[in-house]
Order: sequence, then C-alpha cells, then structure tokens
Amino acid sequence: MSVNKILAAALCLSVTWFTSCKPKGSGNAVGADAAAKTYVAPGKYDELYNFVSGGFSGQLSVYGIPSGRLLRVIPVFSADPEKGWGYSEETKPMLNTSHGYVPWDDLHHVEMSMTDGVADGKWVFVNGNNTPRLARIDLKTFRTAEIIELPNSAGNHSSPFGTENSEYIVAGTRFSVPPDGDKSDVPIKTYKENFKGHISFVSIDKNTGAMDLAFQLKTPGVNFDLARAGKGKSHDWFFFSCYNTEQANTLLEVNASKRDKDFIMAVNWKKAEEYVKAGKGVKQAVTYAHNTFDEATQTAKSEMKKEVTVLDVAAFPDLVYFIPCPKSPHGCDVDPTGEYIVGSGKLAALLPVFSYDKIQAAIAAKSFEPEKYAGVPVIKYEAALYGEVQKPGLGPLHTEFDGKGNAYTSFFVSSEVVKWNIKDLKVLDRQPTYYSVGHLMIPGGNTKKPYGKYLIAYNKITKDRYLPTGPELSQSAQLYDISGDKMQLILDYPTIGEPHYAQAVPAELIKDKQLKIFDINANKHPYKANGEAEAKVVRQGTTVHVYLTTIRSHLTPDNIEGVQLGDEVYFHVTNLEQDWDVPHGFAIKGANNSELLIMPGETTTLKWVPDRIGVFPIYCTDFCSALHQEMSGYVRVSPKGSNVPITFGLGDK
Ligand SMILES: [Cu+2]
Repeated sequence: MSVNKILAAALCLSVTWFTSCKPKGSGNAVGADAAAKTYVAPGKYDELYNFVSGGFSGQLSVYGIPSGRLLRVIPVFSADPEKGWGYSEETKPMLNTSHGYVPWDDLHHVEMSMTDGVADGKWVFVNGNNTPRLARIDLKTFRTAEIIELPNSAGNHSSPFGTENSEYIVAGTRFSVPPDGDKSDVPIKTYKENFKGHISFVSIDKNTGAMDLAFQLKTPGVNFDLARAGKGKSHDWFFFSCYNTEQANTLLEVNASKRDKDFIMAVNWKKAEEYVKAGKGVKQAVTYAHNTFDEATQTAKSEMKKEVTVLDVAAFPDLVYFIPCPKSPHGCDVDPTGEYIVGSGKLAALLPVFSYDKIQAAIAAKSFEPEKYAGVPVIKYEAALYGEVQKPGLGPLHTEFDGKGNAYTSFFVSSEVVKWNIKDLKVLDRQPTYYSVGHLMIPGGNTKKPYGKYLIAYNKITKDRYLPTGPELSQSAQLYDISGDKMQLILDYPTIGEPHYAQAVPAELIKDKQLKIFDINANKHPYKANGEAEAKVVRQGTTVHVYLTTIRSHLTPDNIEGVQLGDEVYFHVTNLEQDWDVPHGFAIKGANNSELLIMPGETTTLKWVPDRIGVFPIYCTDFCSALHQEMSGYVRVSPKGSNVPITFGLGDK
C-alpha cells in the first residue's frame, strides 16, 4: 500500500499541482472513457452475471457487469428475513448440521458448474468454512437447492473446486484435525502424530446436480489453502496448495513460516476413483447432514448420513505427490491449456510456474527428493518447474487467465494486479488496486475458454473510495477493462459482506432459463390449498393448521377465531398467483421469526405461538397491487379452554 500512496501522491502532484489535492488514490487512474464502458442504459441488461461471495455474511450476491448493479442477494448459509429463508418451516432443515441448526457461515469461494471445462450456467457451488459445508445454488430459481456437511474437516477453505465436467466438487480442509470419532480427544501438541488433512470428493449428478460424498483422501496433517483441477491433458489431476508443512500447532505466523518451501499437492483423482471402485477404501463411521430442497413439495429435508469411504494417501504410492513451492503458497491456478500450474507463495518474491508434462516425466523417472514427506513422494523442484516470474510484486495470491496467453496475478502487499506472459514469464503491465486485493477474477478465467474482456479485483480495504459509513466501511470490487495491452480501471462498486471470490458468465447462459412461476398444479405440498375453496382452519389438539391463500388483493380466510393460548399455529400460505414476479408476503404481530415471501404457485409455512389474548392483524408484506394495503385480516386469540369455536371466513362466507 505504501507503494500506492507514493504513486497516488506523485500523480496528484504532476496532474493537479495547481488545484487542491483530492484524497489519496481517489480515482486518478480511471480513464476518461470509463463511463461509456460501464454505462448500461435504463431498461437495458448487463452483459454478464457476476456471482460474488458474501464472506462472513454467509450469502452469495449477484451483480450485473459492467454496471456493477446489485441484482440479488441469495441466502445460503444464512437466515434471511427478506425471503423468510431459514425462518419458514420449509427452509429451516436447509441449515441443519450434525451440530444442529447453524444459520451462519463464512462463505469464501464460488465455482460454476462446467461442461467440457467451460461454465454451463446450471449451478453455482459455494463453501462454508466454519462448520464445513458445500452448497449448490440452482440458477433457474436463484435459490439454494442443496447443502452437504463435510466430516473429518475443519475450516473448509480449499473448496469448492470442480473438475471439467463437474464430475466432482472438491473440498480440502484448512485446519488439519484428528479424524472424527472416539479417538479425537488428543493433546494439541500431538499434532504431528494425530492430526490429518482430509480432501472430500463430492460427486455431482449430471442431470439433477444432486451431491454425494463419494470418498475422502486422508493426507498428512498440513493446511490446505486453495486448489484447481487440471484441464485437457491434465484432466485426471487436481492440484492443492499446502502451507504449515512445518506442522506447527501454535503461533503459526512464525512457526508455519519457517520452511523455505511448502508444497503443491498433485492428486491423480482418476486413480483415487479406481481404488474406491475396487473397494480399497476404508469405511469410517461419521455423522454429517445432507439437506435437499424438494421442488415438488417445496420443502427441505435434512438427513443424517453415517459413513464415509476414506483412502489414506500414504498407502497408495501412485496417488499423490508433493511438489515444493515457495513459500506458504495460497493460490494454485491452472492455465486454460492444462499445462501450466501457477503457485502463489504469499511470502515469496517470485512466482513459480510448474509444467504438467515435466511433473509427469519426473514421476516416470522418479525424480524425487531422497526423503518422503509423511510417506508421500516429493518431486524435485527443478524437475517440475517450467520457470519463475521474477520480481512480480509483493504478496502474490491468485492468478487467472485471459485465454490469449496472459496470466494476471493479484498482489496483496503491493496492492496491485500484474499481467504477465505465460510462455516467456515476462511482466507486461501492472495497475494499482484500491486497496489490498485478495482474489481477482476474469469471467471464465479459471476455465478452458476465458471471456477475457474484464478483470475484477476484490479488495479488502476501501478507505477513501466511498462516502464513509461509521466505523465500518464498505468492501469493494474494481472492474478493469483488459481488452487492450494495458489494463484500464473503469469502475468501483461496493459489495455485501466480504467479496472474497467470485465468478461471472455471459448473461445468455442464464437469463432465459429462469423459472417464472411454480406451476400450482404441480405443487405437492401436503398443506397446499388448491384454490380459495380449500382454505380452512383445522384444530388437532393444541396444534392449529391454517390453510390460507393469497391472490390480489385479499387473504383467504381473513377473519379467524377460536385460537387459544397454548396453541401452536401453522399458517400454510399458498400463493394462487400464476404470474411472473407476483410474490405475496405474510406476517402476524408478535411472531418470533420473520415474514414469509411466497412465490406464485408456492406454499410456505409460518409457525406462530401466541403469547397473549387479543386480536392480531395479519397482512401481505410485499407491495403487490393498488389495494395492497387492504390485503389484511385478523386472528382472535382467546384464553386456554375458552368456548370460542374455530371459525374462519372471508366477506360474508
Ligand atoms: Cu400482496
């Protein structure tokens, strides 16, 4: 950042010496034609969808590019009162885990489903770091469709990364820990003996997207940071960056930074698949939740799974190899051809580029270090290395590609993005970021066919970029035009939560596949009211089921009596509309959760336990029509044991 301040100050002096200086770095780098490049006229669509992680908000947000307009916030590992997500009875099971209901997580990485190494616009996969989970979001509905918890894992950071046809979405544990089970109560200082890494291979059904924990690899106890699958000729391989190969368990900032080189772990996942099919895996008893949202009943279910198949990599000599990589590698990125693997050692002063062909030759020739690492062969650095980018910047983190032979790497410490040529490893351009970039992203920049027109930097600090908002300032994304030789900054846009990583795809892949309504005839919800004639109130002991319908502009029924203190009331609200973008909302005074937002043709349930007698208004919360304010009603609550009978009605009926 100090480099930037100097640059910004120098610019400020040279360009505007005769006027007062603007705040440091307030946008001198923006070209005069930037507005024309990012302006999307009212009523026009953006060119790309940008799916941006919300970091510690547990959400995924969707922006239009190049305008930076916020289109949608999707709750994933979070409860969202705007949508009733995690509050309705139907969605609560989505947030279930082996620890119970966990309505928060730390969502870091975004991976689009792929066909032939290119994003296909069907699903987005995201990770939950804290209580290790993977989620699948359906891009027909922009809703979370499935969440699977990961056993034997802690700090699910190296996740989710997919193979070229989304055969597997893979998740590596950041923290190695003792494997789940009876033997996990061990002294922390026995890290070297007892702590293990686990890499989860979650298979994806090609047609439905359904996830299944196919198997895990048990690895030496190190920290896994990031990963990428191979492509083309390296299709069968996966590459993971590892740090803390010192196996320290305390004061990691010192003790995990001692070795000159850590590792990139190369995994032959096709071999792993063969070993599992041949029955060589060990079955381990574990407990993890698998949550799915059923579109027919519009209801989630949570199932506890009890077993996982594990391969201990040290027992299979041709499965896994370590490649030395300087120093505490963070990003591990594979170029569009599948030949070059870039390791970004966050404490290294150079960028090593490894060659897939050389790795294969080194394995064949056994060009290994004399000592294995925890039973795994270590390929000699020079035997795997294609070359090094010299003096690229300070604190390299992540690399993506433009499909024209160039790589772009983010540098956290020197706060810049750097363009370099993959073949000759020469630096071609560098541009400052405002400030301290983490991930960068080129649409499709991790795939076989990058859409190499834009680059977006996701920054950790904004300081003076936006109007201040109290102690916490907005985090930020910055859009660069990379269609020319030099990168050009054209837009800043604030983001929700931490914009950790993101992916983007051309709008055509997604926009015409949108589900506009749920077909009311296909609604198999057990408490659906199929038209106003089926609206009713049913008492079963102290449980009261209200089958309620919404249509512009009334609730049916809108007068309900006979509810008593001590009852649990379930409002099952069916939205009878069959028009695009006509949700109705539902709320009742004193409910200890949130409103519901019910899509056309859908049934959603709000639980309400009245805590006092009286009359309680109910109303539609989503402005739906000119008479939206009239879309309301009343529920009467009487004392326990009252002789007020259950009655319900609308108008005179
Ligand atoms: Cu309404």
